[in-house]
Amino acid sequence: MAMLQALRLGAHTCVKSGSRDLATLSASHSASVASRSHKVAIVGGGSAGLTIGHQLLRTGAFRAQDIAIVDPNEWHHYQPGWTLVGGGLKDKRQLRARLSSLVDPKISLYAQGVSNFTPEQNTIDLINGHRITYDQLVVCPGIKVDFKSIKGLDEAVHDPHSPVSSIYSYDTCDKTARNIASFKKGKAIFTHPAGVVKCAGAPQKIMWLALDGWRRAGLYNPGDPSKSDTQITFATAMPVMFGVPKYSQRLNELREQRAVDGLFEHDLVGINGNTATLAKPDGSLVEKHFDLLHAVPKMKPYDFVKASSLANESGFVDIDQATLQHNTYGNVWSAGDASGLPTSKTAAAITAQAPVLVSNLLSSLDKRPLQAVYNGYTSCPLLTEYGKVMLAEFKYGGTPHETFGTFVDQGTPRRAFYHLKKDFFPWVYYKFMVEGTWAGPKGWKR
Ligand code: UQ1
Repeated sequence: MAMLQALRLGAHTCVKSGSRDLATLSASHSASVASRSHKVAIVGGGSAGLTIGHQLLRTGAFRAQDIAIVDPNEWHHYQPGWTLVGGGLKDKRQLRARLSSLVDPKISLYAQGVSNFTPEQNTIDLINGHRITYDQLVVCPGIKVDFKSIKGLDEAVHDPHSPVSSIYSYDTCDKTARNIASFKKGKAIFTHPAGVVKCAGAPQKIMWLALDGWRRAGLYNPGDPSKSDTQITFATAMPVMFGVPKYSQRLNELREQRAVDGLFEHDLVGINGNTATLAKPDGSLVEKHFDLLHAVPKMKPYDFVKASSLANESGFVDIDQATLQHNTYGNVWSAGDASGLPTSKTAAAITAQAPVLVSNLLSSLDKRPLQAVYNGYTSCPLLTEYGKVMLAEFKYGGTPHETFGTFVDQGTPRRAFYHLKKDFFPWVYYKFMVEGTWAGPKGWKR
């Protein structure tokens, strides 16, 4: 019930509340030389780092400055909102807050990048040469979105006049909205890259919004594309629309109903003017002309994680998929996009990972057995048109794990889920989640 009340509230208050204190810089954050030893050092002040840091603080087990967050970024972004920016539904500046304004003054904030992990000595080295010592380490710096991974992409997305854009960065997500709005006819291609993708539904969410906008403007006829001068293609490196069969099947039905051409196992590798080059699994290359291209870069672990002894063979942090404890170093933990957890990388996943990590880290400090278990929960609110969302929620193995599943079929796009995605999640994120009091489908926590 409390959740329903907040849903109503959230629809009005929106993410604005997240921008409180935007200009507030707390001097007490700046970690002094004397305090470079911490009970818990958290690498990364993104969704995982902030949520875990504040949940740890709220347990009451830590004193001021026992916990430190290390992150060189000035701004924290609500990245799930960038699809909404690309769809013209949000202003990107309303989705960000100064990182320092989000960190409790009882947590030390080092505005520095990490150069090196030395888990054998319980230390991390920072880019500025300083060394931090810890009892427990939480590694959650996220994943690198590599615009240089596709030839010509970096130049094209940053050229304000090119028809190429991407919702996968703060700098370029609003260009997507402009390109979609100014598109009048021709071939539009939306791509999904090979490899790991954070928020794996976003590459097609933006396509569904664009399609709906063009349909409403009379520029696209989903019933009979030959009646309009616009064709839409989804070019994905994957063999299917989505990694979970239940939702993939529904999305493929939508694709067919809406006459979107599906180029499966086609991986965008190069852009030259208005030509996209796509690679097939047999190594052959296909060239396609486009008048609008929405491209998603390839993503990879950060080098300082990959090069460390904390990484698995893929370069992500090598942790137990149930307890989130490192497989080699018992005082190292990870969550979020940098972790090697075999589940889809989303902010929703953090709502389930954070309480497990916090509980097990405390048990470990008290020399008790680790009892909390992460089941792989993650979610992807798939915008399928303006006003409708298919709320995909699943766990390890791609098994649906739906919060509202006993009442409704979450494979059917619904208006209520749209308001969760557009209004409620951005609001609850900044107001509660990063402060450590939101546990996703489990609701509010103390
Ligand atoms: C969620 O809690 C959350 O965080 C605020 C999201 O935003 C990124 C989500 O997309 C989802 C699905 C959740 C999960 C919560 C419910 C109530 C399904």
